[in-house]
Amino acid sequence: MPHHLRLRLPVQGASLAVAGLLLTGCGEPADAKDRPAAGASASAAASASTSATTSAPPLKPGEVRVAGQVDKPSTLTLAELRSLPQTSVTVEFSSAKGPQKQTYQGVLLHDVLKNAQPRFDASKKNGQLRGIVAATGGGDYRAVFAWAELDPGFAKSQVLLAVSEDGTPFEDASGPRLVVPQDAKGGRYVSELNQLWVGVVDPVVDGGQQ
Ligand SMILES: Nc1nc2c(c(=O)[nH]1)N[C@H]1C(S)=C(S)[C@@H](COP(=O)(O)O)O[C@H]1N2
Ligand SMILES: [Mo]
Repeated sequence: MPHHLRLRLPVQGASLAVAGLLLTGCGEPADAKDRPAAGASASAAASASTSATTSAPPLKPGEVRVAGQVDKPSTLTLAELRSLPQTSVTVEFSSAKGPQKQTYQGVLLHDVLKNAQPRFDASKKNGQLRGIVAATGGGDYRAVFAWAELDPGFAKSQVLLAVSEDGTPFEDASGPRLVVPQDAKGGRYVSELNQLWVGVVDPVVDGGQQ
């Protein structure tokens, strides 16, 4: 089944207008010293949980929420992704319906995630290498990436949030598709993408060296 025809679970509910997308403010992640200590974050989160105004509105079909351990969570539409600088890539991958070769156009995933300002620890050597990204698509399909797989400073391939396939734009209500040129199999080409969760792997095993 073509990804744009794949059924997705309906997303219910009205959505509030999304606050301005500061996609031009592609700054470095905030310095760790500028953030509250763990205790302060915990108490802020506890008090925030009592306030309905801080919970995000339900996603509308086609919207992508970028959230997690980031300073600037946001919600993006396909139209907004189309208005950003575009990259094109031709890829080959295997799938249940055989080998596929497609040309995708879209936005570098790294650009979108950087704008969310992941809370990497600048005091740690290569703090961003502790980052992970969980990408969720239609049907709660999900695949996880290490930050280094998406960061052009490390990866040799360009992971895209694609807005079109072989020149055909994805329908607004279906959302973008992840394109992962380095993958031989299509499993991480998440379709109808709706969530990008950024995490920082801080804990060590019990008793591990710091
Ligand atoms: N949302 C979503 N994306 C998905 C899948 C899925 O089941 N749901 N299957 C993956 C797998 S296993 C493959 S091989 C490719 C198939 O791509 P196609 O749907 O364009 O044929 O989509 C990937 N993306
Ligand atoms: Mo697959």
